[in-house]
Amino acid sequence: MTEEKFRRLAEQSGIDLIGFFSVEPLKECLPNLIKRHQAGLSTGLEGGEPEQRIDYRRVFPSAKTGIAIGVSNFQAIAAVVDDQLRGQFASVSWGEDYHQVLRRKMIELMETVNDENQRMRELPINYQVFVDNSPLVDRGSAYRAGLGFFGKNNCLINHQLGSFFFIGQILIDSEITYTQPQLVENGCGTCRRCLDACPNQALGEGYSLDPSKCISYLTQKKSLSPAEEARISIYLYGCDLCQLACPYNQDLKKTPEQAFWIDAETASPRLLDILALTNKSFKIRYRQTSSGWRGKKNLLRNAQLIIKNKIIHD
Ligand code: B12
Ligand code: SF4
Ligand code: SF4
Repeated sequence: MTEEKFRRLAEQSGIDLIGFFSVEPLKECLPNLIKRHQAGLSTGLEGGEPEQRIDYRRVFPSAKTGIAIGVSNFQAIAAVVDDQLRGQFASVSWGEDYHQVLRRKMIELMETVNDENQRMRELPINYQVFVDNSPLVDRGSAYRAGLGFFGKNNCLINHQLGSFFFIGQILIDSEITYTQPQLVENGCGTCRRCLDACPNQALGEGYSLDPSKCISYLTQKKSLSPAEEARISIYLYGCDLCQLACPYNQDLKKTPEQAFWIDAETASPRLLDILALTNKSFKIRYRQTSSGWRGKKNLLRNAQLIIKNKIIHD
């Protein structure tokens, strides 16, 4: 199986970006991971200690080659203008849960690859797919595979897709001959729009992020201090502000992946409708989205905080 064939089959599975990488430990990311961890700025969502996270063979002992994929989730959705009190779902939770969508695409890719292998009388490739569900460092692998650069907003930025894309990884037990990926040079320069756009100054110098100030994290965190409660802003889940400010995210094309398409009402629902959700209606509306995993309690709490903060500010 050649790199070209992988690329062609990936395109057929609706994968926008694909790159290959060596599964030697991800040492280039270790200093950043240790720095953040030692500063007490881990969230608990990282899934392991820095040294464990850079070791591909710890999660798939027979790994010989790594494949990083990117799938765009960009949509420009106009704000709903009416007299209702509304909250905002960030793009990470629009449409079907990205964990499912990317998993499906990666499995489809590997099944077609193995079908071709069988036709050529070659042995099947054993593999494992990952998307935000292991200690592996998704942005680090995608960087190594040449899919983008680390922006000051912490996101991996690609010259075609900006930062609005999800990352998946496939570890396979075969050696593939591929052209050494060209690492993408940092393109932030003197820009600091994301740092200025963050309402809570969660982003700092040196690509740092303080989760206790990050709305995206706070909407997911189970219990909040009074200071954290005041930082929720208008978000019901996630936050897009530092991405929306980025020059690399202007004039992007809408994602062709229909599983992510949603309408304006769904992206910014009426808070009264959120507060009226029953267990059953929550399951029907949100269980298949990536915001569903934190449960109804968090969602209702966030809706209440948006209302409370609005009353305080008005
Ligand atoms: C924990 C986590 C969060 C936390 C902490 C975020 C953070 N910035 O660390 C919270 C809940 C806040 C969060 C929010 C979001 N997340 Co998140 N999150 C993760 C998770 C599970 C781990 C991230 C992590 O390890 N952080 C620790 C830091 C130190 O590592 P890092 O972010 O990878 O940063 C690297 C750079 O700093 C790098 N670095 C910096 N400079 C340099 C220079 C060189 C030369 C090198 C080599 C490295 C380097 O070193 C680090 C290691 O690679 C990953 C999935 C995964 N398993 O990887 C998703 C992931 C990072 N999240 C993702 C997304 C989409 C988001 C949100 C946009 C969702 C939203 N709309 O709300 C926001 C963005 C917030 C932000 N500005 O980062 C995507 C990123 C897509 C992309 N294009 O970048 C990921 C990869 C999930 C996925 N599989 O698609 N997330
Ligand atoms: S996701 Fe929102 S709160 Fe978090 S760093 Fe970006 S702008 Fe700030
Ligand atoms: S807004 Fe500017 S500084 Fe921030 S990630 Fe984008 S280019 Fe880099």
